[in-house]
Amino acid sequence: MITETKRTSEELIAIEEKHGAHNYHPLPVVLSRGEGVHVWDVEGKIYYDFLSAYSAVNQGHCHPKIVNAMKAQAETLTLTSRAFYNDVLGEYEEYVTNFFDYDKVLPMNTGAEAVETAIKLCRKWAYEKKGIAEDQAQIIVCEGNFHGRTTTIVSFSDDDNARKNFGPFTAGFISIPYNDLNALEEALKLPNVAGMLVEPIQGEAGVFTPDEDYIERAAKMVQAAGGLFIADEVQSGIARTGRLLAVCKGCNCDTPKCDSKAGFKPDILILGKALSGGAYPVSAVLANDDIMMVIKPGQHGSTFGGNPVAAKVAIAALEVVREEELAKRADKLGNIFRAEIQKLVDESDLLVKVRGKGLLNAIVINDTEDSSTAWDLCIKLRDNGLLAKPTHGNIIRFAPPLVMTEDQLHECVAIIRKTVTEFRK
Ligand code: IF1
Repeated sequence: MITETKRTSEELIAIEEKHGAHNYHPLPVVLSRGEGVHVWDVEGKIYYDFLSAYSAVNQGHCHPKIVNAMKAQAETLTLTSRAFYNDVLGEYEEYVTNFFDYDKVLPMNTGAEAVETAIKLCRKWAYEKKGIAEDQAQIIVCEGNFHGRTTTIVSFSDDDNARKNFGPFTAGFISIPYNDLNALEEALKLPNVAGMLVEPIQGEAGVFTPDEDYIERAAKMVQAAGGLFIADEVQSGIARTGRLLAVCKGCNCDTPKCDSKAGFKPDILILGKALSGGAYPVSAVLANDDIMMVIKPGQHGSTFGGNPVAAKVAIAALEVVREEELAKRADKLGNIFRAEIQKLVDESDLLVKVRGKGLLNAIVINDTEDSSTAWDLCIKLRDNGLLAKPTHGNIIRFAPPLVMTEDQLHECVAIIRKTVTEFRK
């Protein structure tokens, strides 16, 4: 007989410590339920979620439309593999390519897999369409990047913690400073450049937001040099930054064919995280035919990629983005958030600055990168009912679900204000 004993937070942390690999250092809070902008711990305490599972839960926790789509498909057909057709994948492929205005999509599961897919696609295109000699293709990447955890991806990371003792590494990457068009110009003069892979905003680097025109100008330079511009919007995409994609300029409508994007579009677009609203691992690589069609049957794939549950979940998650005008909300709430937090920065010696776009923001704390101040502040925020995670010792990322109301945002600002004001190092 199985008897159900309810474990406390402390007990649950202890069994993870004992039986799980120690590849994470979570904030000590054990969550058991989520709804919208809120999560609850096992003791029943309620919190505002200011991480949104690293921007996967943009649509809010357990969005009923997404959960219902998942339930219905889970009861009908979950997985066929790509050895056979199923009656949902085509519907999703049509929907997502129309939504983002590309000819084709290649469905994968995690962000890292989609980045790997984009790299393979770019290389293959370079050999077959651009005539670069085999094994010679170079892809430009930026210092401070975060694109995932595979061996190839950590090969071009400059985070020692992510790389050290995981070699030998994959060759074929040129790393240049982020937000530096002169460095890009020099790199584009090197032989065999196939393209550039970049995050429109660097998340792990502490929500590092480049100059307003950097991404567009970089894209145009890469394209003018005959390479592919690859945007990793795994974190910044799907309305998070107040635009459907962070590469969109101008308005914050949810229409992919909107004129404000005219003149510049990534050749390869990488999506993940909020493509499923956090309900399921769903990632995607989008490109037009001249690029995507270089991959032929048997050359790339995945058992779970494009499975019927993922397909239905992603359609629902994107419908929520459009129906609830999440880009507009993120834009409006983000402006309020930064204005309110800026007041706090002006008043407090503890904070140096607030930066970000839409609802992807961070505060920089007046301390060193190796200090524990950001962590200590996050513990106090937790005690006051708001969950956020440090990135580096002196930066805290603030990224709530985009379904937040203005009243809730003001309540959250009050919690942050109280916590910062009372904080003693
Ligand atoms: C972890 C950060 C966020 C990403 C971009 C690809 C991926 C990610 C731009 C890979 C993943 C995550 C994963 C998470 C920490 C995290 C993160 F702090 F590292 F920077 F979100 F802010 N491209 N980002 O941000 O996607 O394979 O994980 O699905 O625990 O490693 P994935």
